[in-house]
Amino acid sequence: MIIPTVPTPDELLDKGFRRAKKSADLMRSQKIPKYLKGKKIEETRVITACNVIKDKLKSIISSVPIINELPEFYQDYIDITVGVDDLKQSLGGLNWAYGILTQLEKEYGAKIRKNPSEKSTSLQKQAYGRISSVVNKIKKDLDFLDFAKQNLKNMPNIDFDAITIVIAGFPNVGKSTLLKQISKANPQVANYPFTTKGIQIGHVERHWRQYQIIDTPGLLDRPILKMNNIELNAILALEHLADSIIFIFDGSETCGYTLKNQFNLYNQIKKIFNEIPIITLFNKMDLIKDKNHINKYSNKIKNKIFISAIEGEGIIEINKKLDQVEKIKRN
Ligand SMILES: Nc1nc2c(ncn2[C@@H]2O[C@H](COP(=O)(O)OP(=O)(O)OP(=O)(O)O)[C@@H](O)[C@H]2O)c(=O)[nH]1
Ligand SMILES: [Mg+2]
Repeated sequence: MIIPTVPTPDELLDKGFRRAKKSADLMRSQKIPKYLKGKKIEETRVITACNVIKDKLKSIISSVPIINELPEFYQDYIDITVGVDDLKQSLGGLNWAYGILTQLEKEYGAKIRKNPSEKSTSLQKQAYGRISSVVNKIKKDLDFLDFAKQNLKNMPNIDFDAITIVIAGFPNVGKSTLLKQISKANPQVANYPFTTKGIQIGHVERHWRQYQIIDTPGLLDRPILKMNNIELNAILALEHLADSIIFIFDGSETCGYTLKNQFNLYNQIKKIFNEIPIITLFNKMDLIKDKNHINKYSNKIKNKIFISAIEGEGIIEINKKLDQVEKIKRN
C-alpha cells in the first residue's frame, strides 16, 4: 500500500497558507474595482488555503483502499501491523477535517462577500484561526498515518489465484536453499510482522498452474507455544493463504536442533494448520551415513521425502507432490 507523504499540521498549514498568499498576490495584480478588490483578495486567500489543505487530505484518504473490501489476508496483515481500528479512526479524523474545511470555506467566503470591505482582513484572520485549529486537532491522526505509511509500504504482494505453499522448519534447515531450488527465479522480499528478515515469495508455473512458495524465516521456526496472541495472528494470516505446507527437517542436525526438537515443532505446526496438508521433507541427506537415527522419527510420518536441497536431490519427487496440491476454497 502506497500512502503519499503525510505532513505534520504545521507543514500542512504552511503549504496551504503559502499557496493562498500566492493566489491573493495574483488577485492583487488584477484590474478589479477598488471597492471589491479587498474582498476578492481575502476570499481567494481563504478558499485557496482550504482547498490546498483539502486536496492533500484527500490524496491521503483515497490512497488507502476500503479495508473491509480487501482480501482477508490483507485485512489481517494491516491489523497485525498497524491495527485496522486505529487506521480507520485516523482516516475518519482526516475526513472530519475535510468536512469542516468545506464548511469554513463556504461560511467565510459568504461572510467576506456580504460584509463591507473594511472587515475583510479581520474575517480572513478569523478563518485562518479556525483552519489552524481544525488541522491541529488531527495531529495524532496524521502522526498515525505517517507510522502506517512506513509500516505498510512493503506489504507482501499475494497472488490469490496461485496455489500457495508455506515453508516451515527450524532455522538453518535449508528452507531458503529449497525455495531457490524449486522456484529458480529471484524471490520477492516483503515485510511480515515478527520476521526481521522479511518473507520471501518465489513464483513458479507448473503445467499451467501458478504456485507461490513462501519462506518465512523467524515465524514458523520456533516454539509456537511460546508465542503471544499477536504473533499467533500473524501465523493464522498465513494459514489463510496456505494450500499446503512444506515442513523441512534437517536430518543431519547440523542446523543445531535435534531431531527430537524438530519433531516437536512439526507436531505444533500440524496442530495449528490442522486442515492443511503437509509435505514433509528430510533434508541434508548427503551428510547422512547411518539412517537409523532419522528413521526413529521419519517412521512416525506417513508420507515423507528424503532430499538434499543443496544437490537438488529429491526435487522431482517434491514437484510431483506439488502437482497434487489442491487449491483450498475458503469463504
Ligand atoms: N550439506 C547440505 N547442506 C545444506 C543443504 N541444504 C542447505 N544446506 C546448508 O545449510 C545452511 C542453511 O541453509 P539455508 O537454506 O540458509 O537454511 P534456512 O532454513 O533458510 O535458514 P534460515 O533462513 O536462517 O532460517 C546453509 O549453509 C546451506 O548451504 C543440503 O541439502 N545439504
Ligand atoms: Mg532462510
